[in-house]
Amino acid sequence: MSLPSKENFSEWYHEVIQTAEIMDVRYPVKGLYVWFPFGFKIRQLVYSKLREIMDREHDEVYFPALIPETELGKEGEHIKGFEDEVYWITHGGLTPLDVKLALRPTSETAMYPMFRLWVRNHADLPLKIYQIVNTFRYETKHTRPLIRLREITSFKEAHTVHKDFDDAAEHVKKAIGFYKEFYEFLAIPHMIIRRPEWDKFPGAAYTIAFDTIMPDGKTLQIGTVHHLADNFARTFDIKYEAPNGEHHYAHQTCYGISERCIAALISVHGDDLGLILPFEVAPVQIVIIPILYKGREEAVMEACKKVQESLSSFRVVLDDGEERPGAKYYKWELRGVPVRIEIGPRDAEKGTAVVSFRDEKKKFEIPISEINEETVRMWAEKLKQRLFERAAQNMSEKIKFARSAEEVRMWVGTGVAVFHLCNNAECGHTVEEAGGSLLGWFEELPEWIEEDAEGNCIICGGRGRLAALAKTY
Ligand code: 5CA
Repeated sequence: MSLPSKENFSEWYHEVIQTAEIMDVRYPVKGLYVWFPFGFKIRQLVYSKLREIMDREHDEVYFPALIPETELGKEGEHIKGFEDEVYWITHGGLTPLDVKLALRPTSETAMYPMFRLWVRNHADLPLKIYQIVNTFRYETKHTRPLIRLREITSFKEAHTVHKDFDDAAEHVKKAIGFYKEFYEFLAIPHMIIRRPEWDKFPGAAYTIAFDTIMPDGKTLQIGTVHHLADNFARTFDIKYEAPNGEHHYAHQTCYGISERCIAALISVHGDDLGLILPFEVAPVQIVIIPILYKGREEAVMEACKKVQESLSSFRVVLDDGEERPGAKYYKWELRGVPVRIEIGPRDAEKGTAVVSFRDEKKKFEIPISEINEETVRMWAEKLKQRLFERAAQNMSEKIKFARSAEEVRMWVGTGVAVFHLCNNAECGHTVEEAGGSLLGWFEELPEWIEEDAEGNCIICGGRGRLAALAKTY
């Protein structure tokens, strides 16, 4: 059975998730899905990179999944932002609980009462921790596997505490750097955008988001970095003693990434045949397919095994199953295997193999003696470059510079409208009447967007900076 064309992105996505065995969508609770073993391997490979990046500067921790109502409700803005989305535990068995317990929608209110105990002195700062856990949000918008979940299974949340606003602001920049590195590793082009006031994280001073553009022109928020100022510190009484003996409220940041990073990986790179995975995160990196003819199997198998042995530092499958080669190609293409090596009787005789890459139609011949770790690493690097360039090209085609609100209205739905916009909230709301959401102002411009950073506001004509508006997931 073949996939729907990627032109019908929504159907394609739903099918590829199931048939490539990423998630089983048949679990009987809305917004909850099951990781298949193959999907979970991708998750593990992607998240081990995220962990590696986090571990450089943060300590990993684990906080409980249950938060007492008394803590969750403390920070006014925060609870206002989340109250519609919280799952509550009201009973232990048949006994009503004295204090209701929330299933964490995110962990500020689980962590910060403890931070109050952990932070005493300036020497305790900065404090930088992270955890990778499940969180629960009763989402009312259309739920979708990996994209909009009611149980987010792979929520990487980092939380930091600093001595003052500027120190925290410096750290926000660093966190943006961590996420840039992560998404570059996945070859996923993205936009770094400062959200408007009305769309920042509940309780934050400001929010900077990573958005990528999906094949249908809608954007997906694939990570956020929040400066919390001392908002939570005042609520949870997180204070430290400065060297001069004075006591100050701390300033905080938090930033998160969920399995949406895997949704983006699948959607941005995949094609009509299925997944296309960068080499580092492919559960199977290389497939070797023997082309077997009766009576000449032995030489072919011997050559295949020789290649397999020389590549033992990679995740290699030698597919010597009964299926026809065509069926094997199809199966491994669906799963996004980056490198395919075929060897037939004539190749075996000559000591050569036929190599092809998942993202290209062409095949080439290479002496078996030249297939080694170094060659493969070079192939992997080039593959990643091609994936990034192709994705950036696709995204730049979805971007249109608009000179009037009417032009914004015409383009939204097809892609992302960019234009200059001043800081006035009224102008922001006016441009949103064109449809879609104002993502906010570019914090930095990706190289695949060539517009000027500054210009006249599309609404009032005053001084503006480049902003973006789109339909969002
Ligand atoms: N405490 C902060 C930082 S960890 C926080 O919760 N921020 S958040 O609400 O913006 O979530 C972080 C990221 O998780 C978002 O940028 C988005 O990419 C992802 N996310 C949010 N809600 C969902 C959801 N329902 N399903 C999947 N991913 C989600």
